[in-house]
Amino acid sequence: MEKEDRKVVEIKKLNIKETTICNSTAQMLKKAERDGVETAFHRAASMKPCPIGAQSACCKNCSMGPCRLNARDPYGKVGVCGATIDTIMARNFARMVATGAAAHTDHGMSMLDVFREVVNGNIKDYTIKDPIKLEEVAREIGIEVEGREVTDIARDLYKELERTYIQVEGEIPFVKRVPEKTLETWRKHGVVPRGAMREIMELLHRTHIGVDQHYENITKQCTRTAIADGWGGSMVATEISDILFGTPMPVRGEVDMGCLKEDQVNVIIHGHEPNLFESMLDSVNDPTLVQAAKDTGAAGINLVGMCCSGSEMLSRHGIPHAGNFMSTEAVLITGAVDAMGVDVQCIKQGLAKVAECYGTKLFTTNPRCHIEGAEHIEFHEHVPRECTDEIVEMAIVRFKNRKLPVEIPNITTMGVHGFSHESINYHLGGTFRASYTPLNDNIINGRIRGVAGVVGCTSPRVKHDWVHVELVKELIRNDVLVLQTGCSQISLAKAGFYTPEAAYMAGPGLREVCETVGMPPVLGMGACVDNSRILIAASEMVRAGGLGDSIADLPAAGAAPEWMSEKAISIGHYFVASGIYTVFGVSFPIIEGTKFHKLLFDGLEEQGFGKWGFSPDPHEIAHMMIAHIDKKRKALGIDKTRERVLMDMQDRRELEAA
Ligand code: NFS
Repeated sequence: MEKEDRKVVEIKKLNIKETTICNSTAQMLKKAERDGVETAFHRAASMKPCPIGAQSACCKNCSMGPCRLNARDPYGKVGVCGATIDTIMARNFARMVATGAAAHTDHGMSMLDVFREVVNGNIKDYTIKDPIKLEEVAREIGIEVEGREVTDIARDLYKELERTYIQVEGEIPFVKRVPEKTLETWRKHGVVPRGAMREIMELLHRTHIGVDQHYENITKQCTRTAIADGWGGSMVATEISDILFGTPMPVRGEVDMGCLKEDQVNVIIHGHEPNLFESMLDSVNDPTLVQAAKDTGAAGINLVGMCCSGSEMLSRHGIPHAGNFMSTEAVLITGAVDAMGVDVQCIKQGLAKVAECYGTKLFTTNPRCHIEGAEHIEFHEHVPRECTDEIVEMAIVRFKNRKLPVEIPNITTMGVHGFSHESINYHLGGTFRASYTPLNDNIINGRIRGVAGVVGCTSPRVKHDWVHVELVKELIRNDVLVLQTGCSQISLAKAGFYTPEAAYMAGPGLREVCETVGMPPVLGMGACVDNSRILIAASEMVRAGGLGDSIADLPAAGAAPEWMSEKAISIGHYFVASGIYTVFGVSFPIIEGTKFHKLLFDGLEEQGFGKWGFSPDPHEIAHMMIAHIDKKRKALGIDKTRERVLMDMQDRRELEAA
């Protein structure tokens, strides 16, 4: 800490072993306590969640309240306006879906703005890097591509995709990718989205005092809005990023805090939009800036990612990744970060204080996200280098003036990332042409029991990274192929699951497939918006045949075992809406046994959607997902092809002891 402004803060000490399994984060938390620096882990330990709010039994939608209902006797009273517990919980849930969907769709719309400006020639720093993907996406949504110029196709694609956000009536373009039977269910229930702006606006309208006061009707609009996220805003964000910056293909990349280099100028980019990061990549490779860094005695400039844009850059370019959401303060405690540039989403306000303690320059760059105490250098895609060059220049100055000792955990793990839906198609594909048929065949013959998406945040309310790792371990040892994004991908990458050799931890069937193809048993697909890749992969599995007619028929399940953000709720709900059983960990904002609970956890499945599940225990989550996968295998009549029995920890121990 800077001696002159050091106020020695009494920090309540954490039980670090119970706080995280990430050794780098643990080492930095110990240092934080020595330095008198507080982190989100410390604040979580000293501030228990409000028990009424945690169960969503509180309504503050008007000033007659806030009204607090009794979670132990949920039907014992109603709010001042008469709102029942089901209305209150459904409205609170709806606001989480609306906010989460707004975050993803606003991100997607920004990407589309950039795309338009690139196509019109007004942005020169980016180009269409993947014209093949451009054509594929355009063709899929009904745009004529044969014999046309790339720019003409791109213009039409822009116009068509803009409907994802602004159209007042009609269905969003990417519903053309949805398997017919899934779409039929959506149409039957009236949940095919119009534009995301309209759906989010209507959902928020309905949660106002005195509007929608039937939990079933509110949930219906939640479903429509969440679909507008997954199959709309998020999917546009992914596809446009691929078109502009390249579709990920498997690439080696290093994770963990050891990616920082003591003798280099370290720049971290943390956030969600790839534009800032892509331009920063140009800046750190600019010979003038590299020379400027060397002139101060640095060996070079080291660019490292964190959180979702970090995962996206890891997947696309193999850029090193320092850690997930719960490590963003911890990484600053190394003292080695010369500048951290952030854009939007999952950026803790607490970063400003920690950055100040260690003399790190923290820069906000997006007009949507300013932080008191951080310097704002706005990023404009028309002149992106003005921002990124300045951040690098400031980082060089900070490197020159580093005063405090640097302590970088000497830990890195190498892995293979970048499994887009296209690369899965190719790697698991047929002999002569890419296809999902071999994947389906391996599911049908029982080598692969099913597919799971394990995604989402990390949270200080649970042992950091542990829930993700335990859950995935259990799934793969039971032959479930795991697809990942975001923070969860980084948890597993740090734990060494991203090498083809990690197949030894898988059950015999999955192991055989992984060893034949040379792939890890967990496949990283990028950022949280790239959960849309999982939706596309699921649709392709339905199309390849043999596993039913709708996504709900697939032997598949999803989980966000350490979730914390509203985006996670929107993601969870679009997975459920798409037909997938989705289990959340940590806690769930609902009271068990209420009508709203029954609807989310059962009723939706009866209507042809997926359903929600909850457990704080990773092993229980795994077995809930596996039981669901087995139920689907049975319904498909492929349960007999699997002779292998369910392996639990006990069986495994016995095997190992034998
Ligand atoms: Ni997604 Fe959670 Fe944030 Fe990314 Fe990480 S916290 S919902 S995984 S960085 S969005």
